[in-house]
Amino acid sequence: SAPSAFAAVDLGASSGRVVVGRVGAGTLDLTEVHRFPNTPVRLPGGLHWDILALYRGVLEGLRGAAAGPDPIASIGIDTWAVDYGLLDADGRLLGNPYHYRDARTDGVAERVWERVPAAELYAVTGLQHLPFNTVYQLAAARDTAQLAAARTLLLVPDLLTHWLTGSVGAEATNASTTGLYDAVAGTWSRELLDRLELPAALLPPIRRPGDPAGTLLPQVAAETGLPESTPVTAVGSHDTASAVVAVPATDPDFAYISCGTWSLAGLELSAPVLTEESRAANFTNELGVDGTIRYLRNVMGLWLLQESLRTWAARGEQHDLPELLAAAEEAEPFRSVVDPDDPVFLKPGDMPARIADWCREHGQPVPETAPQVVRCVVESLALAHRRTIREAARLAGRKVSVVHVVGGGSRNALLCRLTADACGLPVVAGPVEATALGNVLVQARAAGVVGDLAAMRALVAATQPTTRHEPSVDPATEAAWARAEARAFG
Ligand code: LFR
Repeated sequence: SAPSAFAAVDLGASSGRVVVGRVGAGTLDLTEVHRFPNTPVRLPGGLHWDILALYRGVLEGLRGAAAGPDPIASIGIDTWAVDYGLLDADGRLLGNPYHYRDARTDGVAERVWERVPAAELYAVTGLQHLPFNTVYQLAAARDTAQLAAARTLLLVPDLLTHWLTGSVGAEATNASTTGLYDAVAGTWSRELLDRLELPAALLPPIRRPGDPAGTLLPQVAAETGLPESTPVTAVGSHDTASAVVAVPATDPDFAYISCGTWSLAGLELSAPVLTEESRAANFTNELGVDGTIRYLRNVMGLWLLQESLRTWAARGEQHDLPELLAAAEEAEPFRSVVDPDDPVFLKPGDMPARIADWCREHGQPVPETAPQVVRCVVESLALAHRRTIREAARLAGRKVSVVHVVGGGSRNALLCRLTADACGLPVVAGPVEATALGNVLVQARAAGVVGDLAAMRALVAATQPTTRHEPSVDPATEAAWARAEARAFG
């Protein structure tokens, strides 16, 4: 039978895209129909997502999908995690959703832990501590007029789904990133909500990847040219959950790094690891598709490079990324390395200056040139990948024999090669558009076009190009990375 076509809406921290994926026996291909920038806006009250611009991009993309050659069998939406919009009693959006890098959560976690100690939060949610987890954002909003007026909280993909269909729900993989989701029971944690005095009624019913999420509202159908009967299907609406679906692993002993603005590095498990050791190492047990656990840690990722480029551009220094990476390749190895996960790097700002400060404070040579900064960032990320994957394997009692790098970072050959050397393992790089592929595949599975997770991965492996980076065989390599690791994480 002919392949079926599915539209995937995938919003990342720096850009959004709408792609059409065609899936059939032995077929999986993507066509990008629309790509648009995601530019946050700073208001006097804080840093926000421009949600209406994003929604306009979604509509424009769907219009492009409707105009294409294939009838669209369904639509799926994924975005970054954690952030949300609030609806009032009339179902209207209350203000612009905050950006997770906004400063209003500074110092809030400590207040939350006075009510519910961090160890108790972890025992219920299995979630790594990130200062911007939804639970802390809500605590920061505690006495605001906005929260008082709110009746429904919708995570960003669920908000966009609501505007397309009118349906109200919370997709489970993304719900698992809020800090309010019981990882074992698979529901909102009534106990945590009560103890934190957060209104449980704000949180909509959970839906799972593959569940129907409504059909298009008449005005959406009119505006996009898609039939009103077009269904929206819940996918792994947390982008990382969708990316992990499309890891083209054929060996069961695989680790993955979903590498974009963040590097999400870890393992797929069948059950959460909720030990105190795991909490102390700040590993998360986020929910994956089909009840799998994404056992991983957030590594600061290409954000460090993106913010450096932005800083230089604002100063009128234009750099061509491929040229810069080529120069970084030639730069002196291990001149300076930083802990990329130091919270000083989290907020938007002058990243080269922060890296210089970090190096100065830790007795390392300050990177002077742009290629030196880039070398430092890429090597530091490779180090963080090494440390994170080794710790995940140890804490989960698992062996790792290959590392899959998916997402935009899989195109960065220097980062992939250094990650292979740092981990002492082969790196299989690609696909770049893993998130959109995972989004499409879960829709296709709901439509009965593809089988289970293993079958989806086999289809990705058979159809999408990848590049293999073998680790260095020089016996001095491991010692060099171990020394660098001590300097960065000391
Ligand atoms: C990646 C991601 C991460 C999440 C971060 C913030 O795009 O979704 O998984 O921790 O963004 O939401």
